Amino acid sequence: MKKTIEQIKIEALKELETTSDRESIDAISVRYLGRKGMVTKFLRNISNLPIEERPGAGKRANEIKKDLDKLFKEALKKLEARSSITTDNQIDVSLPGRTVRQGSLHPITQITWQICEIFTRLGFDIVEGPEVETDYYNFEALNIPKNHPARDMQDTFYISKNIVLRTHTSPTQPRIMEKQKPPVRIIAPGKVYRCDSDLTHTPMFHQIEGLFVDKRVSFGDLKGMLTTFIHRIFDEQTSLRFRPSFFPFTEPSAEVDIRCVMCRGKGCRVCSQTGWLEIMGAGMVHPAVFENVGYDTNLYTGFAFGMGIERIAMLKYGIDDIRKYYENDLRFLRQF
Ligand code: 2NM
Repeated sequence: MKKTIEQIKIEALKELETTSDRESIDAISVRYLGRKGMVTKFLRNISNLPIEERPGAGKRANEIKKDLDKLFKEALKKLEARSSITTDNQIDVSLPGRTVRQGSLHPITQITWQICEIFTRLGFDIVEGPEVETDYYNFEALNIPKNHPARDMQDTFYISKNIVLRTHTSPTQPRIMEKQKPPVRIIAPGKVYRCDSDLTHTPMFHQIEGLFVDKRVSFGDLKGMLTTFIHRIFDEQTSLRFRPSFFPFTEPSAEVDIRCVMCRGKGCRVCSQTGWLEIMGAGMVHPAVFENVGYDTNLYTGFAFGMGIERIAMLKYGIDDIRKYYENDLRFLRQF
């Protein structure tokens, strides 16, 4: 059966819809409007139609020929407009945009800022000291004698005989005390370095140490201050206990534990079934430290404390491997 001119038009439009390049549009144009094209053939064969149908069919076929020609030319024009955008400017404005991902603060930075905020509201100033420190400030000024185990080559990174990477943030404290008379209320956050590496230790980690010196500062003041701090960084239900301990720079000294934040004291893997977590060290500043900085030990007393920031962050966020903080895996970091 011979195709009607209307059928030919529908097929041509369908084919045009599927094209996306100049070559296929040209090919369709030839197939329908070319010398041997379907519309051309139809016009040529009009003389075979019954005489009464010839004028109508001829008129319609010419209309369709004009319409198709116009549509093919428009399709080519559209294609050219798009390709000139991409080749001239090297930017395809028709592509969806690339989203820029926003960065965020490292979890250790976030916790450091939270701790600093709590202590500044309690009247402490934030101070910083050098990470490359002298043997004097890192050890001597803090009443850590020459043969003390903390000085062991295995723990301390030595730069030279008398220069070390600080093993704690404590050296910042005598540096400030040398320059400033009591009252002193300071916290010193920052990086510290120890030659140690496993599930719970990295060679570089972060500490915050606090110092409060004035007339009549007592161990009770220390307990009150740390209780307030723990209630604010964890919650009001977290209780504390102080165990006798030893540090060369404090006397008396204490290890501060908190009720396990995971099991609330029932005993679990995180607290090794004890119900308690070691969280920081603290004590009353040793008179020898005050003498080293020229403070009158008859007039002034003070308390000091220190904690590892990674440990606080691990407990707050439920992280079991300290090394995750320093692998820079964005799947880990994006959670905070
Ligand atoms: C701790 C535990 C106990 C401490 C002492 C001092 C200074 F300089 F005042 F003597 N700064 N930090 C201290 C005391 C640090 O960290 C576990």
